[in-house]
Amino acid sequence: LNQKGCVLWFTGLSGSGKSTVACTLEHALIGEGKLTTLMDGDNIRHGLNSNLGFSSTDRVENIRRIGEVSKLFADSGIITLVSFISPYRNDRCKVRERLQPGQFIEVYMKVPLSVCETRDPKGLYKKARSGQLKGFTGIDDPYEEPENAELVIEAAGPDGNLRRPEDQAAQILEYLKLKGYL
Ligand code: GGZ
Repeated sequence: LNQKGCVLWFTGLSGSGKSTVACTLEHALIGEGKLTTLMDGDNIRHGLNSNLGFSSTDRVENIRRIGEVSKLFADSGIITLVSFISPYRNDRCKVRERLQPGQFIEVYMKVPLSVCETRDPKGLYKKARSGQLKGFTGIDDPYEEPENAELVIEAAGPDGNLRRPEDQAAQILEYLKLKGYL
């Protein structure tokens, strides 16, 4: 395989567009002939991590396992896209330390809570505000912003709407080109 692996670690609030952009990026990378994989809640929380919930201990274990699997993929030369809230800074730092220098690319989907909450695609913020859902990230569980993310995607435009996923993905593709992954 004539390809260098890495982990593109998307982090951000629920409703910040992580999975949409990761999916758009995945298609673009496949179009470039790159071997790529995408881990997100849909394929991990229903399978590998189906025994974990959203308590802080479970979130820590969720991210630890995802980190270990992403390392296996990246070491095999695969461009590995990872899309989880991953709210705790310490957990993301630990994954970074497990990977080779430069192999971990933190992608912060920077969207104000107010924008995520207005979008509320699954009605979860509403449930969290009304107390029906406890320990929701951004409401009554913390989201710790990255301090040294390789990429900060300002996903919300001046009008408060999210920018086109293709435009957000293009910013990431530029970085991958710059670093010799493409
Ligand atoms: C945050 C929750 C919660 C709580 C269920 N807090 O918008 P979504 O629905 O699809 O994304 C959220 C997803 C978060 O799972 P992660 O594995 O990414 O979280 S973590 O990295 O913190 O382990 C949301 C839904 O699951 N969800 N309960 N309490 N998000």
